Amino acid sequence: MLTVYSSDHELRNAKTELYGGQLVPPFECPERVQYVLERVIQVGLGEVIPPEDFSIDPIYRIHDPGFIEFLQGCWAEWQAEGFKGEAIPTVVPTRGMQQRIPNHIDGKLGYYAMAIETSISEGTWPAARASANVALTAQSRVNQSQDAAFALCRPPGHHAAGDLFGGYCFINNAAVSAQAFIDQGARRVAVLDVDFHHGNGTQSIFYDREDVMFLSLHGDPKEAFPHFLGYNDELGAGIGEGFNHNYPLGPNTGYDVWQTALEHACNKIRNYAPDALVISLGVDTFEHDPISFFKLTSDDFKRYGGLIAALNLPTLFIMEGGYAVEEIGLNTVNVLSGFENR
Ligand code: OKP
Ligand code: ZN
Repeated sequence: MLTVYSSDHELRNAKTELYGGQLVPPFECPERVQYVLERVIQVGLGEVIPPEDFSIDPIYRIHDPGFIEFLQGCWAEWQAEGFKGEAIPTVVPTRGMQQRIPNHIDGKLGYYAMAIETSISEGTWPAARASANVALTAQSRVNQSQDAAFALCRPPGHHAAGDLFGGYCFINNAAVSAQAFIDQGARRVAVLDVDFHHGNGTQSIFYDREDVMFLSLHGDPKEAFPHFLGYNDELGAGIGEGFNHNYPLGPNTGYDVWQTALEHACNKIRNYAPDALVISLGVDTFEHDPISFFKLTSDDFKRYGGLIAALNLPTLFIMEGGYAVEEIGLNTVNVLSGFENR
């Protein structure tokens, strides 16, 4: 399988994440993808290529121009205020408040945030832009070959909505790629999100559409981030009704229960008969993940790769989460080699 990778992910190297009331080194760190890349090479998964440069247009197909302008300018505006730390929102436009975009960077940060653990640091924008180019390059290969490819994206994307960042995400790489398939002639695309966390951004982007089905297996939002979306009664809206499927699962969910949910999701995808499949591939379902509560073993990743392959669709894998840093490579590549039946 082809892998697309850019070293520009290193530009996203924030020093701080707000966690448990402290500013800690981010879980979403550059080492994550080094381990994945090493494993890709070690097992001989296939060719590794750098991304092509795409214009901003495919990103604007999903994201609001004001939001993109904010991401581009945030670090400079924050610096201009003379603040000492990294850019973190402090006030958010919650119940009963105005949804107007303020001028001050403090206000803009809150307006465009869906969660406030994620600092915006120097280099965040170019890294996010490179991550989207990685996804789009892999997408174009899948579109041309009708085969599978792996976009080794970092930073991840599935929590980013049209005009929201957070949960370590800035540009929604899976959504940008799904839209690219549609724009290149696909009639229907399915996005299957197997990251531990609900893909709230992807869901909200496609919630009122019938041409992109979104399915997600994740920690029950009553117990897990992002807490405010991902319930099983969220089925889509308008003509999109019936094209959104959530599988919230409780603490300590092991592979048997998880696989049953995956099989349900795969049946929905079969009936939908999409032209392409996008997998939001997070491996934070792993038993030793430091911020998640499922109990998948390294072998389980290989098994479910085979179930995804059985759908027999052109498949684009997009890297999302996974924070048990040293095992991320093994677990991610197990999915991909399970898919290739090796
Ligand atoms: C990003 B991705 C847990 C706090 C969770 C944010 C998690 C973002 C996950 N106590 N903080 O979906 O892997
Ligand atoms: Zn996750």
